[in-house]
Amino acid sequence: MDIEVGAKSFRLRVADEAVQAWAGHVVVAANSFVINHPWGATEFFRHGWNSWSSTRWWHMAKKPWRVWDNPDRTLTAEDAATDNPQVHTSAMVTALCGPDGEVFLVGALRGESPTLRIDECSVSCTADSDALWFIATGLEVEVFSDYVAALAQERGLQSLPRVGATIGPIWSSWYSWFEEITDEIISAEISPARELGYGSIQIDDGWESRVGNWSPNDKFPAGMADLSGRIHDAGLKTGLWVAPFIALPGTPVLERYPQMFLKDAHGELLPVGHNWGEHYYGLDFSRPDAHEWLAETMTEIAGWGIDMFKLDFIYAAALEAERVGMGREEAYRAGLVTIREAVGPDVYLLGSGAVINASFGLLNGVRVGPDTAPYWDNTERKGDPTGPSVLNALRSSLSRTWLRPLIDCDPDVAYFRTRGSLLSPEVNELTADASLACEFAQCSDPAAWLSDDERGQVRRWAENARRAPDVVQTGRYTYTIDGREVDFDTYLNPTGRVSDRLLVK
Ligand code: 9PG
Repeated sequence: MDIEVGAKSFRLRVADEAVQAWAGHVVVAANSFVINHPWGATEFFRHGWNSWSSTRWWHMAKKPWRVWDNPDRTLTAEDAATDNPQVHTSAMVTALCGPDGEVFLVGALRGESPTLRIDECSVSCTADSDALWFIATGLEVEVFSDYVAALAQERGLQSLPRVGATIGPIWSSWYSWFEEITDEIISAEISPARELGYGSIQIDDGWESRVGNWSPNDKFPAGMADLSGRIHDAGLKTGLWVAPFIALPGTPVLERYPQMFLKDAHGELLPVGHNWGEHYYGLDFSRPDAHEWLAETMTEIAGWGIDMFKLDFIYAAALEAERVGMGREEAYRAGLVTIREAVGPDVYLLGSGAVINASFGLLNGVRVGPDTAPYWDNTERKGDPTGPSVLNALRSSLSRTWLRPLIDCDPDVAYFRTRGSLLSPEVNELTADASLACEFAQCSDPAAWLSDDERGQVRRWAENARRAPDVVQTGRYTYTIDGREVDFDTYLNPTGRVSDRLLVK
């Protein structure tokens, strides 16, 4: 079948009976098919598999946009099962931009691990099972919004409570204190957070005995229920970081129940990623005992009075491995269902390192880019667009804002501080505007690090976020926020040299 786009035709190479008309668009029911396109080497949309996997518009004539020459980082921040240095790959969806700006989009509505391979002649779509694909042509903003509407309809998604109405704006401990948090450090933020207009305090990595052993360490001697109680007493909500799909070597769960963890084809424990200086292992949710452990663990933690969980490194449950009677993204979703049942409908679930295609309807929000950092670019990590930096975080996040009707999109924290940061005031403002444009307000600046002026900026930003300003996307990376023009393009895709003072190298 041929689809006309402008004066050109795209040929779908698939059995005629697989193609159906669907509310003015075309859907294809096939696990594998190819589309021939006439546009040659052109610009296309690369969508990463998990939260951290780099997402952007890119050009087919260039080398694939991916992590290069670093298998541990590929394992953690790409889809190692489909990653390929020879071809451009995109997870779940791609779009091609034609010579006159018209766009051809193809995206999965259903199916396990939908993957698209893109070259100057064709787009090859594959999925592991039961796939249904949506095809739309037209203006860029329209095709993405039509795709999202079709996804919501096909998957019967109910919208879950949004960040602004529940826990936002969030103060997070990660991007200032990292793992060095203590009860005192978190406690010191409680009354300033209230005063500055935050809705919650999110305690990030550093509270637990060890990743996989989810009891508080000796820096939190009174326990997390006590700390959460004091956060609640101040009228704030409590958020807690946890990575319940993985465990590090030496943790009781891995030592006692190695059978619950993912194995390779030889029956050996499978490393599912690398962080904290070592490999970690992932639970196999095709096994009932892994669900039992997860349900018990999350029920206990939720009992400490936690209003929001940042569920991190969860892609690990969807890694390719030996499973019994279950696809990899299906196993991931089964794990999320167990968490949702354990914590109840009112707890806000934010995924990080989340598989975007498999998170809709279960998580309230997802991180949509790599980690940010108090510096503009990560020049240390050559060939790795997933390294922490404002540039990498904003580029991916702002390339995914079209997902917002389905799920909250967390672009990572805004910065206001000048202490402990290499960011210029202009880039600080850019990060604050990104959080407003994404309607996900979060910051990690300790109140005591801020000048009076900076505290005023936080207060105004938090108030603005709570009010939910009028956000209109006017171009790929341009917005108006309450009528004020905000141009991220100047920074993300500069046409000339940007002053080193702004970017501080
Ligand atoms: C806590 C942190 C913070 C942060 C999360 C996550 O690709 N990687 O190897 C990779 C490692 C760590 C990481 C992100 C990516 O950070 O995104 O906000 O919670 O864990 O350890």
